[in-house]
Amino acid sequence: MMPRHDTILRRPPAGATTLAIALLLAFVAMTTPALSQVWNESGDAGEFPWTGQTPPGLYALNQINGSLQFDSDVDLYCFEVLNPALFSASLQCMVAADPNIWIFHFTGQGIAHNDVCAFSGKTIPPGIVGVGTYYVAVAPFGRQAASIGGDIWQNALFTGPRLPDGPGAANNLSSWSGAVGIPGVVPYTINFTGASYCGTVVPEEGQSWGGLKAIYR
Ligand SMILES: [Ca+2]
Ligand SMILES: [Ca+2]
Repeated sequence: MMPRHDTILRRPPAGATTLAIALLLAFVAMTTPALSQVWNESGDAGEFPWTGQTPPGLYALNQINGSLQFDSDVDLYCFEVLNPALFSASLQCMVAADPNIWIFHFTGQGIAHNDVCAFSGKTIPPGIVGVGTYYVAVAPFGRQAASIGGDIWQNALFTGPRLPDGPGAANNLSSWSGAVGIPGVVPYTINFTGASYCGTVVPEEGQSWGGLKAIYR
């Protein structure tokens, strides 16, 4: 017969299990890199949706830093809106002649523009941009988004955030018109609320039960 002490499975004390779990969680926290929610322009972002940059990342996109590197430089970046009530985009500014901000649907359709510097930002507030995939554009003061019908927005109205109101409003972005107001290299920062990286999967809880049943029927 084998000695009794070799046949008994001993349980570790409860305190030891708790300590092991705590150590494991601490190790995971130390070794998991924090997700960067900031994108810095890589090279030069293009001036149309089909040449703009798509920042790689997951979940919230909180900030984009870039530069207008030459006089007529225009930069576009892809992002997504999952919850329109939370979405805003604000281009930092100090004076009215600082660069302007635009939002385009990924198809190039004009969505919103602001050329008014208020509270240190040219801002697209919540309530204008719906759920979907979009591009934010930064261009020097004086440059205008244009389509085959002409400028998509009227020039320099200084009335705050507005929907397309120019002669080319019905058509998609196809060129940039107008002379640059203040030439030179201009760094910029766009701060977002409620924006996600382009390609971020819509959360599962967004699926209705009816929708799930339709998928798995
Ligand atoms: Ca640029
Ligand atoms: Ca560019």
